[in-house]
Amino acid sequence: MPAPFRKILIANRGEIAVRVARACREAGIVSVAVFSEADRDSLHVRYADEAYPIGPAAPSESYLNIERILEAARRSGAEAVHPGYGFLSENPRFAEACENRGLVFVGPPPRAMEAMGNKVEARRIMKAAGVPITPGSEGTVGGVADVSRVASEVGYPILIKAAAGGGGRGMRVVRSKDEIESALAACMSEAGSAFGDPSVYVEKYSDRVRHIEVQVLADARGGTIHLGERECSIQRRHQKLIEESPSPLVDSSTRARIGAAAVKACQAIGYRSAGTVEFLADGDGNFHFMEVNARLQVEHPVTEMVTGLDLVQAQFRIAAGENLWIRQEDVRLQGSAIECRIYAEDPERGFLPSPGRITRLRAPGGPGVREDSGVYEGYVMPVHYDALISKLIAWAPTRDEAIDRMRRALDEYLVEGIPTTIVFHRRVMDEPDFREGRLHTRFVEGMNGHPREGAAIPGEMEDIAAIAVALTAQGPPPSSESRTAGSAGRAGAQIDSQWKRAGRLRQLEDRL
Ligand code: MV4
Repeated sequence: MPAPFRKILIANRGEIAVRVARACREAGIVSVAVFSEADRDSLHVRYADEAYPIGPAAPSESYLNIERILEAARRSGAEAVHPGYGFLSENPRFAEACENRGLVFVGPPPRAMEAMGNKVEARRIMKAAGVPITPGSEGTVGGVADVSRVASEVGYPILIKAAAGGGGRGMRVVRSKDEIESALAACMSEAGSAFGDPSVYVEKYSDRVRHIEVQVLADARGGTIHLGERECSIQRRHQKLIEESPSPLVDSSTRARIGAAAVKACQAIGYRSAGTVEFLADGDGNFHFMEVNARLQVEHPVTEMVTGLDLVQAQFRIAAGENLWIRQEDVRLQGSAIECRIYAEDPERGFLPSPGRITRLRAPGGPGVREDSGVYEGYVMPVHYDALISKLIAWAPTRDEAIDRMRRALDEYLVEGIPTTIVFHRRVMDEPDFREGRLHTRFVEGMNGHPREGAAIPGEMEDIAAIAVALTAQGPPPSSESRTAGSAGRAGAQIDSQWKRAGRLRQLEDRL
């Protein structure tokens, strides 16, 4: 197969820029990185074939600066631009600017992005297309009387949401009539300052919902397929922490219905490229449209693991004008995949961001394990950007085995120098509710609220501490440097036991 492009500029940084550069390498496409002053030593710059500076560390001066990125594209002679996620990825003016300069934007058409940017407009389009939407107002709401009328139709509690919002920003729960006035004022003023548009609308609020999203691929001719769902309910303050596919709570008939709804949603807006349709689901097979994510998402690898498809390569081929080469009936979901997002954040301090130097790093590997990383040993995480270090993905034939495998991989994962969310993920993998698939969007709160599974019962602390001391006295776990090629045989056996000890030690640390 000829390469769809000769050269692609990646308008992003970190792990996703590395991910896209890898796809370029496999497809025989020259990759061009761009980097800010804070990213001179970043992994994506080292990985790509070429790299161009685009300005100071502040995102507005570099990764959000359309002119500087397009200037780098011109100088490099790139034919196409991949935006990654975040930054300019869902900015229709950026997509348009690329096309005006004769560059192919590897993503959806600007008009599809625009249509989904306004949530009221999105609801209108989806309702007309027959995609189920949450009960609520027809359009924007003007005042207290308006809100009160909708509330009496759908019943309390309700949610006032910013029309220009999304991703959970600019929302207010209202539980009774006397709360409307202040919530409405607060929501409108917040929407005005955050999004430059104070319009708001109303939806019925449901507690304990699940976040289910459907991955789609669409070509320029309107050919559209779905690649099953991802369950993204384990999140904290609208930051996803764990995603999986398939959802343990979606059966095959619900999958067919939600998949068909996602395809319909994309066709209604003339979507092209890889995209995601987000739904809120209850436990009874009901789901309602929330929003369209008009980009490749952070969690795309879990879909890749269960479908065997490469979504970035698919984006390239679609952007080059190819029609879909897979039919819906050829999409097979195999096994189960889980992704843990490893952030430079301290779960013991309310997930406080903790950038700094990674002094030691050993990434997990072995069967069914994938790590999409943006860092290396010795790397200093910049303070200016997202704290995502890497994504750890485990695949196995069944969900149970995928959890076991993820637990094993998390035990192998060694990051020193900065606190990370690895300890948090180990705890989630050990939660009976997670194992049983009892997932909802308030799962993490519940974990913090209750005593941790296996945590301190009187006297146990001392026992654990004593065992930990005894284990440590046998010597520290091996460093990656000490495990040289010649260390098989007798030394190999010793290493095995050290590894077991390292795993046990870490479990004890978690419980302390
Ligand atoms: C809701 C909701 C309950 N009812 N809408 C947050 C993200 C944005 N896409 C929509 N969000 C929600 N909308 C109604 N009518 C609850 C949430 C919500 C949520 C959704 C998905 C994942 C995590 C969440 C956490 C809190 C609230």
